[in-house]
Amino acid sequence: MSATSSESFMHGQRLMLIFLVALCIVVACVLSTETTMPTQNMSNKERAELREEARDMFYHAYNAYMQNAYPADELMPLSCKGRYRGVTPSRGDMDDILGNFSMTLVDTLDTLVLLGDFTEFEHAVKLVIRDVQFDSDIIVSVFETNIRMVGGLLSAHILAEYLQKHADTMHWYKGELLEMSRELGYRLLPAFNTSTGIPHARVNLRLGMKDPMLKKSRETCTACAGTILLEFAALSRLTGDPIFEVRAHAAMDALWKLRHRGSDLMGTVLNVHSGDWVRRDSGVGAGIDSYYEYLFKSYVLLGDDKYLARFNRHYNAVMKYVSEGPMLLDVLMHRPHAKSKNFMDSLLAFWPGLQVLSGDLKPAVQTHEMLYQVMQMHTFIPEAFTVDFQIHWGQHPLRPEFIESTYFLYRATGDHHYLQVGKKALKTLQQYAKVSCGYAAVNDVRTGKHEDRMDSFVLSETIKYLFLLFSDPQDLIINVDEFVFTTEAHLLPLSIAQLGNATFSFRQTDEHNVLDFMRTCPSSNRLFPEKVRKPLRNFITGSCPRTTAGKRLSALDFQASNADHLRAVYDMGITMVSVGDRSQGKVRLFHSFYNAKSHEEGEMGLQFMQEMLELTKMQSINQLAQLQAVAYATDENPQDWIALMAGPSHFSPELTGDQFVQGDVILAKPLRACDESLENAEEAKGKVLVAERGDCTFVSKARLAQKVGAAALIVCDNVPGSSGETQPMFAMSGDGKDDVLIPVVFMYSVEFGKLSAVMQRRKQPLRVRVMQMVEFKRWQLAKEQRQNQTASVAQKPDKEL
Ligand code: DMJ
Repeated sequence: MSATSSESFMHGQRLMLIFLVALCIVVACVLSTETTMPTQNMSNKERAELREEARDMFYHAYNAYMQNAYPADELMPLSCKGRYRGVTPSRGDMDDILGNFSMTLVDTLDTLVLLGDFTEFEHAVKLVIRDVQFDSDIIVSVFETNIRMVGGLLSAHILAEYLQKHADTMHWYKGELLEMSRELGYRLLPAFNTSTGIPHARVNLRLGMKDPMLKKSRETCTACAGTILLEFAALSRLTGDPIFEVRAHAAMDALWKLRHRGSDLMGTVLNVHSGDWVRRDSGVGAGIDSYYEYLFKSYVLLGDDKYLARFNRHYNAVMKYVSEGPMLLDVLMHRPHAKSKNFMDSLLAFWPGLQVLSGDLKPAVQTHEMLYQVMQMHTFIPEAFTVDFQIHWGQHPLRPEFIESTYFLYRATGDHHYLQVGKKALKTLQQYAKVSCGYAAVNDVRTGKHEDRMDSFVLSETIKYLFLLFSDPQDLIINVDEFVFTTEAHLLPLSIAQLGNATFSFRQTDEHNVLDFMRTCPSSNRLFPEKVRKPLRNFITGSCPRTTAGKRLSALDFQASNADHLRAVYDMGITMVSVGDRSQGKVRLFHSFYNAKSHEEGEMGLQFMQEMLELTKMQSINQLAQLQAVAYATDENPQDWIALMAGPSHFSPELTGDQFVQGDVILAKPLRACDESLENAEEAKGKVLVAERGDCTFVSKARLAQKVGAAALIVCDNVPGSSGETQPMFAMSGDGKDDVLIPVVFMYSVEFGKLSAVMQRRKQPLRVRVMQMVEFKRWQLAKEQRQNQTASVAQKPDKEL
């Protein structure tokens, strides 16, 4: 079974300890040559030098733009001049990014603050206020204008006010940037007048949707429509005008309704009027990427649980169908077992960063590693590459996604490997993309040929993330942990949630009652602070405890992804050898005094190994406690029972203690039990119904079973040969509602096959008990003890009676 996170594994997959779940510990004096030393640490000096190099890169690009291109939207680094919409030869759709509104400068403002260059920031803000205007007869992309311009203006406004307060500067500033972002927001709003509420892809800055060129506008991409909420919510909350946030929530709600109900996946292109899907490919890259990002970050920024619930549903689906080990391959949303492409695009490199934020570190590390290898193979990550890492599309416009993920992985793990990766990325840019007038995109990574193009995200994201990676958070002027990075790496403060949501008086969605919207300050209950910020901050700043000299690393604290931990373990004389398939993370530990750095550390190593043993035992006990059993009496003797292992569900009541449900087994007709009702509904009453996995969610099968009056439901796997003996048991997850009142358990194919064989053998219906495995074992033990007692009583000689 491939790891499906729609099903939360009992093994507690999110803990890094899980790396050792299938741990087989052999405490022995073994000399192993199979281990490799962890990545070389980077000295503070080198890190600071790289930070300064990133700063120099910024100024090289920024000055080139300001001196040769401003007030144009972009710098053309080869011709060393500005790119203007309508003046420079058109590049077709690509030019919808440009609105003749000095995009690169606006996009770059907050990077100046992060660099601590308040003087240039102040100067740049003045230029923007003086020069930038939006009343142009130009069709622009709603998505790009929002993330680059509205986002850029908003974060610059927030930081300008921050500097007024904390750096005693810019006292002349009176919120002009906020006013500009409001004006631009209004100019984007006509795009939202569609029957679904999902915005058009393009709008005319002056004429709205009245531009005749937009008459036929119908199609947009999922990411285009679903990457609005962070900026629009901030806009509403900062200006007090709810319209932006209302429209953005409505677009998100409408998109959510378009998910495929079976797979929970989204396509990439849709019709904004009919809501029909135009492209049903579903991955995490081009066309969909930041929709997922904004679901998660909307929850973080706004504290609205519904976005987390939606993100989780999609995330589970992605991990189930799209994720293939470290690779992420598009599938069809309605036929998710069919791969629709044999290549990946470079935009998906943002995904590990998002996984880090959402707490799923291990697959993040894996995908990042895969991407790093692609990068090393081709110098840069090409726009698209095949599953065997050959180039599908060789362009590389100096995108930030891979560096962004590197940054988040470093913050989360403290592993210097990510500093080394960042160094490689930085040096590569210096060697292959730097030209005398900025940084030039690479037209084809095979030839290294340049393109006359430097996108605004080079300054707003690529170099910003490099600078952040090599900076010590304490040295930054602002505490970045108190901000959410938008998809364009603009900073929106978490405190925005305190400004409240003025949109609650508007039309409610079908899923949420009015209370969900009454999150005005200081309703701490639903707001971000304690619920979300604390754990988030923890993992960014300190979830990877460093081993301090003299303090022994305990097995409980050990994280296999932490380079310091690996080093400490190594010093204690412990070597780790992967066993079997590396992707399963099975590791064998060997301890040897001979390998320890000192005798004292050797002793520590021994204690560490003992703790590991204890933990492994505890883990098996926990697993056993959750394991369910489907038990039946044997053919030979009705007193002898056999139990087959089953997994529980998150949405049905737990059978505890001596509780069990008993009934005759009956197969659902149709077997998948995804229809409105069952053909054999009458017969199923009071029985233990069996439904096959697939076509609809576990919980919908459970609801149907409950509706027809079944006593319990067994969901049997649809993957031939799967077995609880060879793969981890999991708990089926639901949709957050707790309306299922009958027990529901899951059986892998091999275990169910045994049950099915008995059913076929019997003339009578097979009666089973659904119960906890541990209770079944206790029951059997008690029975055996009773039998032994009776036997020994029977054997005792009369005189002793
Ligand atoms: C940026 O504009 C944003 O990160 C967006 O979400 C995706 N594409 C570019 C960078 O590649």
